[in-house]
Amino acid sequence: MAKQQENMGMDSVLKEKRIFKASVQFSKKSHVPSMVAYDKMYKAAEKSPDKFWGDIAKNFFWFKTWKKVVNWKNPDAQWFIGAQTNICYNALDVHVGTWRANKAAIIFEGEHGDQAVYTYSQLHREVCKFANVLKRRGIEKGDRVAIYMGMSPQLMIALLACARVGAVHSVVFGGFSSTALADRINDAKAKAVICSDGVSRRGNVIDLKKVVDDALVNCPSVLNVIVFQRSNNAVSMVEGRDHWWHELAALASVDCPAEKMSSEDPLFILYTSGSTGKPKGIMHTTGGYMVYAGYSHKHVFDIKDEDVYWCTADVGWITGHTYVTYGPLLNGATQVIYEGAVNYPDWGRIWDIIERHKVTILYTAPTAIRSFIRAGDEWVNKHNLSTLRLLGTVGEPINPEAWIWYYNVVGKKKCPIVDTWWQTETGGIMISPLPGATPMKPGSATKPLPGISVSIVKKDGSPCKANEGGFLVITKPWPSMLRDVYGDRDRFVKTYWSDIPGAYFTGDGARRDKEGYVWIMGRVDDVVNISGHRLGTSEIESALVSHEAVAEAAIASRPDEIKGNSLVAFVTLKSGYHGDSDLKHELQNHVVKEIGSIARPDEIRFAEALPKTRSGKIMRRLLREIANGNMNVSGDTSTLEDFSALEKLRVHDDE
Ligand code: 6R9
Repeated sequence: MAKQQENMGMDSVLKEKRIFKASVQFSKKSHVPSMVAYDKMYKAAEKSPDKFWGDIAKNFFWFKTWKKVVNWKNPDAQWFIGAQTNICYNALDVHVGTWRANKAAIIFEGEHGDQAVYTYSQLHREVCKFANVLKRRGIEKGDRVAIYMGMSPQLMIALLACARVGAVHSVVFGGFSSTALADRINDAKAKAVICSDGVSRRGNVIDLKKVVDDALVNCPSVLNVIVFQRSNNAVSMVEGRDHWWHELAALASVDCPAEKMSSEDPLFILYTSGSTGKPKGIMHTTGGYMVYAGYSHKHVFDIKDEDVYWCTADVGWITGHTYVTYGPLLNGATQVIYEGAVNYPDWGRIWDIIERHKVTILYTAPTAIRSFIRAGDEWVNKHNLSTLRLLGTVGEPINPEAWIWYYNVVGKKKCPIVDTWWQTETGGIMISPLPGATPMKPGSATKPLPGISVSIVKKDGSPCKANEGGFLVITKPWPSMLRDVYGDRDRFVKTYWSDIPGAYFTGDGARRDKEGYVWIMGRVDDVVNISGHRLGTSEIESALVSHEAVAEAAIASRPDEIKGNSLVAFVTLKSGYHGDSDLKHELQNHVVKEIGSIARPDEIRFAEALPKTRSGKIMRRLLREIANGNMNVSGDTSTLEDFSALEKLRVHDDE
């Protein structure tokens, strides 16, 4: 359980006593203006969940209403049973029928500074055209479509068009390698790929189409590739398979009725890392995900029509699904979409965007905040950030000092911070302050949203005492819960529903203080969090072992000031290979090729043997201690097979 405690700055978190509150003016105008209002909502949801969620769902458009709100037989849930809707219709058509037709939905800025604005009615037209393109290419309800693009309005249009025709989108983050892309395409048996020619990243064009071409050598299910021209880099087009987006869209009608989807029809698959090597295709369905995306976005971000909201996450991650693509549009919000790196061409870029577009709500990751702290306050102070009224963080625990900096330097002590805890699997934010109501404690995600029941328990499911660390579980169903691991029901049951009796197991450790505030302590499984991105240690180990020189590999993490954690790879070599710095670089590049640059090990250590238990399991706890520079390895080493293996690893031999 204590596995990653040392990574989380637990000392400072345990001592944290400061409490911050939103101003009276902020609270008064917010959707949930006080703790009394929060408690009332929370209790109402607890008392009659069907009424609570049913009333929220009534704010959405349904072709056909539900017969029952929820059916729950652990681990299977169905929400809004018998109902029909379409999330794209709710994100666009409902607004186009109102004054919001000409409201800006997306303010886009490219890395080179080019800009474009899409109103709700323009976005609707583009989505309808592209939905017709998909249909013409033979995409039908239920087909899987892989999407591999840089941040752009077209990326959102691609998702929304899939939803409109009932196709299941599977977005693969543009930083993943061709091997990782091919694995995901094959797992979902995607029929088509939507990509862009390239994307700008720190002034360079990344050739996305080339990655797709390399991947498709091994993907027999893909019949069509639709390429959006963004960067004008040279690409090769395969006759009959590859088509230009703009050429097909030019021929398409702007009239495309939204498909009537059953509430439980799949909406998307998003792959995420787990404890074993193969990424899991987390599957979300239509009605429940829609209701929860809209509900949570409205309440956590206190969204209003006059807001300019900016979530810096890439659509390749769950945050970009729920809080870039769906949540803001369901609520008719105006949002900024930015193509590139937030620190390019310099550390002022993020603040410059906020100033020029008059951003009122900023949602970003602790890793970004920590890197801005290091760059210096002067970059922030050069800009007028007076429009900001609310700040948010996601992806990893935020250390209290980074929280305070964000609060003082960026928010000028007037913006509440919502520290939002959730996962790809939960579909939406589970634990977070409601900004007008919840007093904030730096480093704590505070309390569950109304409708969400969490608990901190021991292995046998019995509840922990106040301040006692344990496993974070969710004890009641919620609308946006994952429904399956795509094509692997056993893994779904085993990973989430088997460890703790009767509850959904999150994989995180946490404690709850006397006032009921939740403090997340980090992952307790073989998942590491690097810059807010989830990676499975075994995925990286498999990548290393696929190199001809490697006999065995084990990954451990250690705290990193900016990235949260960094990766240390312990590697044993096959005979005939010599562990020198060339091979280190080669292995680092090999992992980048197999998975992508986010998985690149920061350090490679060659070893003669890895410490193993008598039953042959690598003792990761020991490796973690060694990676953390802990020479006096503590705890029980009695099952260790060969103590000399450990002795050798302690000496860090840098050739
Ligand atoms: C949304 C997202 C999920 C894991 C999760 C936890 C960590 C996310 C956090 C947080 C502490 C927060 N995590 N938000 N830890 N405080 N506010 O990040 O989804 O990529 O699936 O990662 O991220 O460990 O279990 P995902």
